[in-house]
Amino acid sequence: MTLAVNEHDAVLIVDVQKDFLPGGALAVARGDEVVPVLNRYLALARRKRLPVFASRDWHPGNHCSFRARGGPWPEHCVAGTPGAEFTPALELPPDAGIVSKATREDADAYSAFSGTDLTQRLRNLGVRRLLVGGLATDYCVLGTVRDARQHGFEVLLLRDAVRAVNVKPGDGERAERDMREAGAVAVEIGDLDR
Ligand code: VGL
Ligand code: ZN
Repeated sequence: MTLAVNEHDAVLIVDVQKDFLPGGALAVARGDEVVPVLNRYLALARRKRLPVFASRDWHPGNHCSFRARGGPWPEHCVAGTPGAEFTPALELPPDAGIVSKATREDADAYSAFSGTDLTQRLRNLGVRRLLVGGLATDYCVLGTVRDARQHGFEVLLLRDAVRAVNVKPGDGERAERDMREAGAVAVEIGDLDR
């Protein structure tokens, strides 16, 4: 299968932040493996002049998802801290659109669409289809892809550029199945034209 990208496509990279990478506060196993693959998609975006967006988990210090407040997660991605930074190994273009999410202390927001202006920004650019990769398959990628479909965007799930938390074994595979059932098409770098 060779798929052509077109002027209505954009790349959306979900939460490739230091805290989700090995050594980080909420490290995703082998999360670092997505970075060189995402860099290949970013090179394609540059060649084809596709817009690039990058979401980031951007929590207040007392976020409700943290264990100190009875939530499921260790403290992670507190706004402005080193752990919340994108890894410098990710070759984001200088004009990448940054989407900060889950910024309110009493609501979690796994999706990059939740409580953000992402839909409007994409519509303003005439985007119809999103190429989505990043971390983590079973949380923020899943939430983002579901919402993208709900908002009427086509989705190419970059399956070689996602990794799962897998709190329960199989969560990542289940998430991928859910995303396909929601209409996302799973692709790999070799499926896209250069
Ligand atoms: C995420 C757990 C908690 C994610 C964010 O980006 O997938 N996972 N917060
Ligand atoms: Zn979070």
